[in-house]
Amino acid sequence: MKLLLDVDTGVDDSIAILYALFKPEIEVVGISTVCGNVEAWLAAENTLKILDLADAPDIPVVKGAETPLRKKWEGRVSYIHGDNGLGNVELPASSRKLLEKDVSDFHMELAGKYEGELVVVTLGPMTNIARTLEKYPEFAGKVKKVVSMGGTLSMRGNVSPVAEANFAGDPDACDRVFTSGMDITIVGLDVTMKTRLTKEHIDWLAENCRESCKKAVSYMQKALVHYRKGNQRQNYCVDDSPLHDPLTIMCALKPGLIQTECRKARIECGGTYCRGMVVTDQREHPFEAEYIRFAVDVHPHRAIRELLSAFWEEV
Ligand SMILES: [Ca+2]
Repeated sequence: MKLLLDVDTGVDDSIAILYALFKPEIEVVGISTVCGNVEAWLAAENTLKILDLADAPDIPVVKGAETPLRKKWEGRVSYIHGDNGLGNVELPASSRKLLEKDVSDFHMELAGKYEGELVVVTLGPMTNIARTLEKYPEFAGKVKKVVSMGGTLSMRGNVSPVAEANFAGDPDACDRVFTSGMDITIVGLDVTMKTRLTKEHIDWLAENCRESCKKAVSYMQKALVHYRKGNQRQNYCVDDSPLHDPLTIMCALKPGLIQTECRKARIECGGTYCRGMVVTDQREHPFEAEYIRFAVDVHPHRAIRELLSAFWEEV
């Protein structure tokens, strides 16, 4: 799978990136960063450090949007991701360099090079993808599929009663992507909240992972301490945390981990209480929208096993 990742590298993004890097079936062909959990520049720095942890090859990383399309960025989410986005784990500065390129040019080049093959996975607000569609409408026709972490259909929201952080972070961008006609799968809170990584899981993995993954797993073990604390406050988690971004990448590779339902959907871009909410229309004569595939259920144990196996099974 040729994978273009768009990330706002916080703790769960970093675990998702590591999964992708250690999974032999996935080739990460490019990474772009966006403001969300942290600024896009910090997400880019964090991403380079994570590439180092995995001794990854030279994967191009481009810094993208520092502000959402219309609304203001609301600042770092320190209580979940730490002040530095990596659960306050201090990793050595990377000697890797960012690729200096306009993010939309970068996306379009990859879509051209891997036309019909490129899988786009977004793990933050969709600002960069929306901008790319704005600059290059033909991008939509070149991408194989998009798999995105965000939103919720029937689970409570996590930044408002009805909205999830990535979609609420840039609802206008999300709505632009939803109306693009691309093949889109949404992995939202309905399933990510049911897929919980426990302290026991990660401690077990630290004991049992492959030698080549030791640095990465030791980082995850430390970063998850802060992440679990944040999730205790946000989601009533005790000694575990949901797997938002890692589950999303896993579903891009293994769609059988989730059950999905296609619905016509748009994103609420205004409103006092509902901004960023997913609005699906199941009426006989629905509003103008494209069909979007939503994950509605998950096999959590299989998903956890899939995540752990990337670091543990011999390859
Ligand atoms: Ca993220």
